[in-house]
Amino acid sequence: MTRVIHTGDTHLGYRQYHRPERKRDYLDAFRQVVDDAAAEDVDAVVHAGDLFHDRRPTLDDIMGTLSVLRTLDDADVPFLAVVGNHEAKREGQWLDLFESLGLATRLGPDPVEVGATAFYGLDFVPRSKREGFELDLDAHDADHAALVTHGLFEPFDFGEWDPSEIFATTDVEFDALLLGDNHHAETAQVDDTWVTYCGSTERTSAAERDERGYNVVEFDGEVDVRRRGLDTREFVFVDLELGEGEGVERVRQRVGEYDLADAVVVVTVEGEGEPVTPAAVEEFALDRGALVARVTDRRETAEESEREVSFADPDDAVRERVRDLGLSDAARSIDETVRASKVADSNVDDVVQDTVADLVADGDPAAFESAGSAGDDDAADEGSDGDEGPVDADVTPDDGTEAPDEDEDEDGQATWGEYQ
Ligand SMILES: [Mn+2]
Repeated sequence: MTRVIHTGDTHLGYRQYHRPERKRDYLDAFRQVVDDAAAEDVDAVVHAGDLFHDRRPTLDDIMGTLSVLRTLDDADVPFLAVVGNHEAKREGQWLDLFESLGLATRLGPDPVEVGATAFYGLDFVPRSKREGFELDLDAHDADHAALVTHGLFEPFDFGEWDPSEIFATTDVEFDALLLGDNHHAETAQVDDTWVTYCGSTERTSAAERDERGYNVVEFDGEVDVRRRGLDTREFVFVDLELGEGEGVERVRQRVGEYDLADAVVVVTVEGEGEPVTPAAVEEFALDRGALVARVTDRRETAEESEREVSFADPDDAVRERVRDLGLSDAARSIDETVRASKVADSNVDDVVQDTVADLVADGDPAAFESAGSAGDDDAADEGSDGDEGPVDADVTPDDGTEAPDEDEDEDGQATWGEYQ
């Protein structure tokens, strides 16, 4: 029997809302997970990536992390982990540092056996490297096997990679796929393998409304996945639909119904009524002890917008506009990196530099030639009804050249990347 805590997406070092308190919250949540692991004497803590929010954590972040990992080490609970997209450095990884100190094991193609289970690891694989991807794993002779990795997998929301494609490339049969990247905890079965996201340990965006937590995974003939909650910073979500004639007073009244002490207050206003100045509501919440208050008046944005924007997917409107620009391959690739891809903010400069250097090395000047404008008429015909998915592949620019195939880059990821 093997019992492990499966956690991930701890995003240590993230100073959400520019508040030092929030940075401490991420470390506190990680500490809770580790304290639970030590108290319950689990066989290991498995971390599925994004230990850090970006690849340049401060010395303070590293010291805090070391202190938490030492607690685990003192309790003789191994820390097994893979590298996520947020923290990935080009060469050595932070995880290697912790491994060199004896505080972590970086999972990879060699099985790490804990009790009756062999754990394998796969760091985040960028989209460009998924075609023809194969797992090359050493065999194991344990009763169970699990693969730990980081990325957006089917059958879950935002899934862009089918786990069975990965399973098909190896003889190792996995009892479980322990995942990070999607911050929403969820479990499903794919080809007789349990596939599970543990979720983030603290909210990294206001879209993460559910209680935060981690998984306890037991391998004992069968696989058993259970959720455990974490005591995280209070988030107060107030969604208001204003009626005619209602305005800021109504918003204040509703917000005032909650205990706001030390909370992050997220107010969303829709419906009819008068305009609501966010500052007026934010000040009201802060006066009542809120740590942070954010107000979004969706009606205001809708009125100011000249374009027809579907709020189900504003990215469609951005994609449409970018397509109209008639950018070269190189420029579109840079746009993808800066705006839409899962490259963490702090890594964008290096990735852009690498991308351009690669294109120059390829020596194909066409990559830098403008694709020509797709033209206003074409663009207008495309519409932006929000559920077309990839809309670019069939656009032919005015100059008659064939539009480059963009399937690989267009998958509705634009805003998701910012909070994963
Ligand atoms: Mn993440």
